[in-house]
Amino acid sequence: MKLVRSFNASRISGVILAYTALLFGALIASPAYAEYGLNFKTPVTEIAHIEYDLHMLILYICIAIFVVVFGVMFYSIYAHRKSKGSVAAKFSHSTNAEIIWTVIPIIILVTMAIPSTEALIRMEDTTNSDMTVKITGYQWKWHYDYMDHDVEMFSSISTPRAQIENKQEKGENYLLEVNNHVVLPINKKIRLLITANDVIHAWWVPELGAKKDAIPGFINEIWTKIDKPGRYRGQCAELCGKDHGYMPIVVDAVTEEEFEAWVQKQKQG
Ligand SMILES: [Cu+2]
Repeated sequence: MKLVRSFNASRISGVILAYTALLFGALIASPAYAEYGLNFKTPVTEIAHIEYDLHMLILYICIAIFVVVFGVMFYSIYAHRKSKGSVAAKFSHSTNAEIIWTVIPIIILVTMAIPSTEALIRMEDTTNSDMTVKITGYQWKWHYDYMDHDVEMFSSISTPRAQIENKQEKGENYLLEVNNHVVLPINKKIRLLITANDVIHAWWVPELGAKKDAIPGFINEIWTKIDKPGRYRGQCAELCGKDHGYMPIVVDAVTEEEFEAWVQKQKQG
């Protein structure tokens, strides 16, 4: 009887281990992993880098906690099983245990809080910006006002209706394309003032690490300084009505000269 029981216990833990390994293997090896990735998009701003590193740090801490807690748990279940003759302890209070399980989480939380607070302070610091763009959310489009350049425009989705209604094959940037791109210069600290005209929206471009609620009657601010020229796509990130999924954002990060040329073109237009 004893033999049968211990055989079952080790077989069950073996099966659990095998399934876990399979699951991770499938996730990493699957084409979905290569195509979409499991992690954040490659950061292209200082804030996005800070967010990425913070995310990884917290993730590693969580993995370590997971391994330690489940390690101790599974070891205890296995090593002190009834079939081996283990008898439960009878004590009901342990000051040492209480101190340990209070102090260790405090240390872990403080370790997480320090870099998080530093990141928040850095994100909130919009001083000494080179230019300001005011972004206003509408149902269901965005308005951009380049306050230092006297340029403003609306930016609406440009995905053809036929693609949305499945009458045409969907394009590469389905639901992530707009008529007027937000052109921003690289290596400039850009202050973004974010508000809304009707309901709450949120301006979100993952690669810039920029996300902020757009609230009617309030002006929220964030800043961005893009390192790399490129095209970065985002979306409204606050459920704002029936066309919430149809108000994407496209940022074109260009050199300063290209930006100036764009501004001149906009003024003429
Ligand atoms: Cu919205």
